[in-house]
Amino acid sequence: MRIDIVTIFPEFFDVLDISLLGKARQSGIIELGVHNLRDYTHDRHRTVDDTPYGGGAGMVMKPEPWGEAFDAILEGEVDAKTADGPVLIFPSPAGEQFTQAIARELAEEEHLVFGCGRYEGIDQRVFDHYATKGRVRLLSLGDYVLNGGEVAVMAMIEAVGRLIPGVVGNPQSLVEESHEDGLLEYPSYTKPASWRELEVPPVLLSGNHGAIATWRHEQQVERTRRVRPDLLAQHPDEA
Ligand code: JFH
Repeated sequence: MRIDIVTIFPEFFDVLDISLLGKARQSGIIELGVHNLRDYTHDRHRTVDDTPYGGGAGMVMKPEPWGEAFDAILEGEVDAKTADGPVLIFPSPAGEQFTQAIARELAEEEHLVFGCGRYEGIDQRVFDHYATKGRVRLLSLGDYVLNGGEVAVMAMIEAVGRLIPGVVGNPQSLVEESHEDGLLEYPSYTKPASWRELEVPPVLLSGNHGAIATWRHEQQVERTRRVRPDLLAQHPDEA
């Protein structure tokens, strides 16, 4: 998979070299390009923002640098609304919610291009223009407001990257997740069996794998009912 990122803070993504994706990059599973939006400006001050038409607080990102940056990155790769070709992703508080299901979809793609906005966001015409050329997705990490797209892109890359074969060290953990049943996970324990007078639940020491599976499932349902009843409602078996 190739991943390109356009941002006014390219150094922000230096950490990808040391995260779990570092190895995937060295082995060529993931190719990463980080691009400074200001390199696609032409004025002395490398201006990327301006005041909003219609008034209001804050600044809006100008469309022209985005157009030049994306045209350079896409270089003929994007033409007509094909099912293949790159996916252009813009984190936005106004986007659809980024979920594990979307992470799974994106993990199948050849090329992801992320645009990180700042200020009050990007001129709407950037999304409208590229939506006529390819697949554009506005994605929200959740219902809270960040200062820009960078942290959201980092989270999305981590969620997508670990689903790409060869990126995660332990494929069994992904196999277990694929049984992913829309419930929260069960609590995990390791040695020692007793710690500060807290005991590991005895069933986990029993060696009875059927009883362990039943207990874990009950824990999942109970936990989900307590902290995420919205998930249980979507779950016909347990509702
Ligand atoms: C981003 C920012 C918009 C104005 C709510 C009402 C008015 C500040 C680019 C994603 C998630 C983001 C996110 C993603 C990209 C950008 C800051 C945008 C407004 C806010 C204020 C700039 C934020 N899930 N949260 N935040 N900003 N809006």
